[in-house]
Amino acid sequence: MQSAAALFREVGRPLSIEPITLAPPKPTEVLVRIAAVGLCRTDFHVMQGERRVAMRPMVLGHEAAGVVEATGSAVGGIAVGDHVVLTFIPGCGTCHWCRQGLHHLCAEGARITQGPQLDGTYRRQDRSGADVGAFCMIGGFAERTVVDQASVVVIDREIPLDLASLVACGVPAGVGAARHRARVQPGDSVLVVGCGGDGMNVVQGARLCGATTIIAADIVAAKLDWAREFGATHGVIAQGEKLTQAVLEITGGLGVRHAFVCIDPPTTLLPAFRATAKAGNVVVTALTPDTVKEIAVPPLELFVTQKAIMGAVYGFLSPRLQIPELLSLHRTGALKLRELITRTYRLEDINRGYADLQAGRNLRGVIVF
Ligand code: CXF
Ligand code: ZN
Repeated sequence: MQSAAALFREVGRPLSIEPITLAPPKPTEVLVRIAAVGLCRTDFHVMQGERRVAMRPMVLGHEAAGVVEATGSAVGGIAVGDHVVLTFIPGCGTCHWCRQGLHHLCAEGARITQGPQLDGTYRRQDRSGADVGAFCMIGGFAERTVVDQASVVVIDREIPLDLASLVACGVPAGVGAARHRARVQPGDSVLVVGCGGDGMNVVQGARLCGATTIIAADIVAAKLDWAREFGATHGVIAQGEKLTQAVLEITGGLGVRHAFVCIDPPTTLLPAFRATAKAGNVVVTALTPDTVKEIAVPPLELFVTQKAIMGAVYGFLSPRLQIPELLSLHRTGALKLRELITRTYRLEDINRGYADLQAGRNLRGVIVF
C-alpha cells in the first residue's frame, strides 16, 4: 500500500513529503489510518540533530490518533474500526516494568529511536526501495502506519481524534509529571519553566491537583497569557538568576514545593533548582541535546537543601491505563484539550507548522488528515 509521509532525510533540512510503500501488518501488528498527529518539539529536536536517531530516512511523528483499518492474525482486543491512540513507548507487557504496570518504563523504550518495528524488521520503503524507519515505532507523520499492538490504546469513539492525538504525548507528559511524579497536593506551590506543550499541561495538571500557587515562566509573553487560562496564578518573563529571584519573591523567600523543567534543562535546571523550597521536587520533563553530557548542580547545595531532582517520561503514568483516564477527565470538563490546539495543518505544510512552533506561535500545532 502507498502512503504519503513526511520523511526525515537530513539533519537541519525540512521534512520531505514523499510516497512510501507500507507492508501489511504482521501477526501482532495493526494498520492505522492516522487522523491527527501533533507537532511535538521532540521531533524538531531530531530534525535539528539535537536528539540523534539511528537511521534515515525515518518517518517522525509520535503524537498520533487514528482508526484501525486491518489487524494481524494474533492481535487481541483491537478490531477494525476501533479508534486508537498510539503510545510513543510500546508496552511489551512482559518485561520487568510492564509486569508492574509501569509501561512508561518498558524495556523496549530503549529502542524507540532505532527505526525498525518492535520485531526488528521494517514495514516502510521509499521510492528507491530503501528501508524507512518509524520514530518511536510509530512514524505518525504519514497518512497510514503499521504498528505493533504494544503501541495501541483503544479509546472511546465519541472523542474527536484531533483531541485524542494530544493524549499521546504532551498531555500525559505534563499532567502526569504533576500528578504522578511530583504528586502535587492541594495547597502546594508550583513553578513551571517553559510553557509549551509539556509545560502548559503541567500547569493544568497542577491545577487538577489543587495547587494554589502556580507560577508560569517563559520568555514569550503570549504563553504566560495562555498559561493563566490553564490555571497559572502568576506569570514571570525571566531566565537564569532573575527567574530564581522572581520566584523567591512570590513565595516569600521559601521557593516552590515543586519546580518543573519543561524546556532546555542545561539553562533552566539550576535556576529552577534554586527556586525550589528545601526538600522540594525538581522534575525534568524536557529533552537535553545529546551533545550536552552533564548539567552542573552544586553537590553541597543539593545535600543541605535535601531537594529531589527527578525525571519524568510520559508523565510517569502507564499510557495503557491512564490515557483513557485522561480522556475521561476531559469529558467531565476537568481537563482542557481543545484549547491546546493553536493551529492545524495539512501534512504538506508540516514544515510551516514547525516554523510556527519555533517562532513561539504555537502551543500545539496538529496535522489533521
Ligand atoms: C520522547 C521522549 C524521549 C524519546 C523520544 C520520545 N517523548 C516525547 O516527546
Ligand atoms: Zn512528544
